[in-house]
Amino acid sequence: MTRLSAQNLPGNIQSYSYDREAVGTGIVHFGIGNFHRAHQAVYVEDLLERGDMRWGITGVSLRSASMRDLLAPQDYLYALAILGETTSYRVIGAIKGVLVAPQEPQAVIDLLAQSATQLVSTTITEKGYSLASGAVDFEHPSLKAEAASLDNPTSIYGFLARGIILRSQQEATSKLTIMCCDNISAGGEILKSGVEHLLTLHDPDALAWAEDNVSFISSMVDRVSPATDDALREAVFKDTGQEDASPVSAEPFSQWIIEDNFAGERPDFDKVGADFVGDIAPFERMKLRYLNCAHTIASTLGYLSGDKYVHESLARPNLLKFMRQALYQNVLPNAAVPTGYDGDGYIQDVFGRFQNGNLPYANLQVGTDSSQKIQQRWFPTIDQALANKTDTSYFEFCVAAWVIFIQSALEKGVLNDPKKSVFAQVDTENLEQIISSYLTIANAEQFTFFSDAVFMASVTRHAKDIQAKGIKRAIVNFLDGCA
Ligand code: CS2
Repeated sequence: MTRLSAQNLPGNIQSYSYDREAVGTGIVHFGIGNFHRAHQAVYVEDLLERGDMRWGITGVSLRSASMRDLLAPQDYLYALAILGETTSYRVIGAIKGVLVAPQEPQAVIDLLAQSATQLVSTTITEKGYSLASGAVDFEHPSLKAEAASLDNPTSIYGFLARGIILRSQQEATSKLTIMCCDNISAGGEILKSGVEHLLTLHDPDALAWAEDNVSFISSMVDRVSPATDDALREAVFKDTGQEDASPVSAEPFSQWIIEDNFAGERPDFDKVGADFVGDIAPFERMKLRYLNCAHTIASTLGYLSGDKYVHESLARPNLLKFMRQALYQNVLPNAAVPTGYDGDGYIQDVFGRFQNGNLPYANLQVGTDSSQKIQQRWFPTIDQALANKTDTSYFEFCVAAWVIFIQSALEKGVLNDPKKSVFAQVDTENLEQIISSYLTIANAEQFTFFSDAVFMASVTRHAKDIQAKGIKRAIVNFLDGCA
């Protein structure tokens, strides 16, 4: 079997046409998983195709060596399968290499310090930022260790701080932009606060240098990209005749809105489909509080209904009705969309994308790390609705379903969450206590709803109903109650 290469691909498979040898490393990207490879790397690929050779990507993995080990034998090429009405493929060459930070920490730091590196970006998932209540948790063990000594960095903050210290010494006239590409609000500010915290402790000169020469920006990223499975690997082999150890798939839709505050050179991402904006907050809010919110509702209710995939759950009329009403009645009145958007149209587009039957996006993939996600996706809207005195009943049901989801996924051994062991330590049969403990683990204590007796009593009622009758019956009961 031939390992993926650009040679001998069937004529209908698009591949790169630029000289890969001539590509520089302008971008260092932390978190070289599927999402990055199906999203940002494709925008970069289009820039390279336009002849702007500065922006090749060197990926950094903060933990595991697996992506490097899969991609290295195929020279970091991979196939992107776009799963729409039909499937099309594109072989992407934008990634030049992958460094595994625990194995070669100094190589990562050196690369951050090089003047050719103009942009550092991150997709390290919510938990990669060590957040508590939307801000960096300086009590997190890795941050505490880095506060004591930066000799052996492990977190994103530690590596960035070390890179900035070296850059301030070696390339004092160069500028650098650090960009968050995860589904969190104000990711740029979060990165900045973590890095500045470490620089304040370890190197005030580098801190002063960073204030003048480094910017931290946020972006809103959007493309549904499933985990790779054997079915995808087999389809790629069948359709390209070559073996790709790590192909990636995605829906046809892709969106990228970037805060326009580059300290370093700005890649022309606007020429390849992205948008630069002055104020990113309304876009982040729309993405998190509509799309990601709806995804987590679908996956929670869908998993409990016994569905593997999101599109299967949306094919259930009651579940779909519940989701639709949740979005229109509980979210829309409480989360403004950016000027030029219309919330109603956005909801319809998102539902249409989730209904894509060719996109096998697993409910448990969305359910991964849910303790970190619902504090971004659900809780702020619930508090806003309470402040606005509008309906929160759908969220009451969703929170109840999430608690039962955690219980059930724990029991079945399928819970994938950084707080898994903390959930497992909750040792009580009392449902109210379970709800309160689980919500505390998801940082709900900082939100008003957590101390709202009416809201919480309703959560308990729904959780009892779901436990007693199962999710499908409980959804019907809920909808009947709303009728
Ligand atoms: C999803 C997101 O898995 C999840 O939590 O909600 O990854 C979602 O698919 C992307 O944000 C879409 O852009």
